[in-house]
Order: sequence, then C-alpha cells, then structure tokens
Amino acid sequence: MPKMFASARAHTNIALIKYWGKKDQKLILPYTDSLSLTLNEFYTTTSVQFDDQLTHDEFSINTEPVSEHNQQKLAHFMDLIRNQRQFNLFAHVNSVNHVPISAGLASSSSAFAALAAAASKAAELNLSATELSRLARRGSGSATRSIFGGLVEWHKGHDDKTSFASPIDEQVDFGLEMIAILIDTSVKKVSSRSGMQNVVATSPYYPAWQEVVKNDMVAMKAAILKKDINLIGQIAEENAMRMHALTLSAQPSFTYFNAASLTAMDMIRDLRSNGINCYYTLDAGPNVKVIYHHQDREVILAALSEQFGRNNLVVSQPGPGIQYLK
Ligand code: 2P0
Repeated sequence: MPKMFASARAHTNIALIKYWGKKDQKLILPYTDSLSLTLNEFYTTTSVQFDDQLTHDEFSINTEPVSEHNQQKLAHFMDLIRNQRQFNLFAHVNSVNHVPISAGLASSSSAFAALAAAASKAAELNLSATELSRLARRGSGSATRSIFGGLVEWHKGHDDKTSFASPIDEQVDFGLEMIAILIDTSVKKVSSRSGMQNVVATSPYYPAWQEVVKNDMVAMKAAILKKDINLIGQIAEENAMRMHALTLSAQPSFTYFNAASLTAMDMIRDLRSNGINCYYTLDAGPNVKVIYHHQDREVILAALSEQFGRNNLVVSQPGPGIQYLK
C-alpha cells in the first residue's frame, strides 16, 4: 500500500461580517456572504494516515479519543473524501488544537480546514484551494474561510460548486490586530449549529439581517481597500451586535454574552471615549475580541489587564492560510 499520509495546519478565523444561518443544512450553504480575519495565534494541526487494516476511522483530539457525536460527524466528513476518491479505506486521524475548543474561538474553523487539507492530500485528491475551501465547508461553515490567510470572503453561492471562500488581502500589512479576551473557555451551552437554526426558524428579524449583511459586505470591502482600521472596527462591531440581536429575538430567546462579556464591551467603549480607537466583536461564546491598530496595543492591554489579568489576553496578528507539514 502507498504511504497515504499527510499532515496539515490551519489557523482559526474570526468573522468581521458574521455567518449565521444555513439555507441548506446538509451542504452547509449559508443565507449570506461573510468576511473574516485569519489569526496567527490559534490553530489546529491534523495528520491523516489511511490504513487498509482499519475497519473504521480512528480519531483523536489532543491525544484523547473523541465523543460518539464527534466520531459520527468526523466519519461522515471522511466519507466525502472516500466518495471523491472512490475508495473504501479508513484512516487514523490525529488532531491537536491550539485553541480552546467550543468557546467561540472558532475551533471548528481550523479543525475542519486542517482535516480537509490533510485528508484530501493523504488521499491524493490534488484539490485546488477553491476546491479545498468547498470541501472544508462540508465540515463546518466557518472552516470554508480558514483555507486562506488574512482577510477572506466566503461567497454564499447557491449550490455546492458556487459556495466557497477567496482571499481579499492575504498580506494584511496595515497594522490590524486582535486581542482575544479569554473570559470563559468551557464548552458553550448552545452550539452554533443549533443556535443558528433556531434563529432562522424563529427570529422575526432574520430577513432584516440578510439585508444588513449585504450592505456591510460592501462597506467592509471598501474599508479594507482604504486600510481604514477604525471603519473596519466600526462595521465589524455593528455587524456582531446585530447578529447577537438575532439570538435575543429568537424563540426561545438565548444569548452567548455573560456578565464579563458586558464588562469587556463597556471597557472598550470607555477606551474609545478616551480617544483610543478600538472595537469589539463576539462569536458563539462569551469571549470578546478587540479590533485595533497595533500602535494602540499596549494602552489597550494595560486597561484590560486590570480587569481580566494579562494571562487571559491573547494578542493575535493576521495569520496564514493552509500549511502542509512534513
Ligand atoms: C462566523 N460563527 O461567521 C460565525 C459567527 C460563530 C458566530 O461560524 O454549523 O462552527 O459548523 O457551520 O461554522 C460558528 O459556526 O457552524 C460560526 P457550522 P460554525 O464565524
């Protein structure tokens, strides 16, 4: 049997224009476009070894076996590879996450991007970056964007072929940075998957959200072209708050914010009223991410450290796209 081994690393991305809702659950086709920044500090490394002795896929995450739920989800993803390659081999899949899992730090984005890359390479599928992005999408929506570095756009498309990401600016060179405030890194109560389904089905504001994203995409791309970090931050913050308004307006209503998230947002607004340009965004968890120009890093860190402790603040720069490891 040929070697059929590959190892790949993918970095997480944080959406500046959020993806929240699927038109097609199976293919993971979103209702809207979205736009993100890939980060250098959080990543997943995954290795895949196909083995003709195996009768099922064997997965480990951080050297631990995976839950039954994840086993099914991951095996289903591996079936896509087997179907494309038209073979019936199972694999050893080992993943190491340098991301707190399921805490709104987008671990599924790096996890499925790294798995798509390692598994397709080990299976010798020779996919283009666009094809890889489409494949990663089948594992998790946000993974579509983690194939690329820097600022990335996911085109919602209308079918499997047309829904993929492409880079807007892979070498972000204008000082854009993010601080992740690690407020709570335990597993979240409402998964993104069920949270967004609930919103699509019940929030009366969902049609308005689709219009919001159309406008925000145009405005954000213009802000990126101008390398205008204040405008990027403003648009991202508004977009995030409108996404979170969807969760509050769902039936049953829910929120990913906790008390510390509100404190963090308040502190960012205070810094801003004192002339420090910084903005916040939140995903499907209580952790707050701060958007700013790197020249303001130390002032922001000093202020946030008093409340959250320096160890809970992670500074990230724009990160790279998929990397294959030896
Ligand atoms: C995003 N999030 O654009 C949005 C904003 C969280 C908030 O994508 O069901 O793990 O696997 O497609 O990608 C998190 O959702 O959900 C997410 P699935 P995913 O980054």
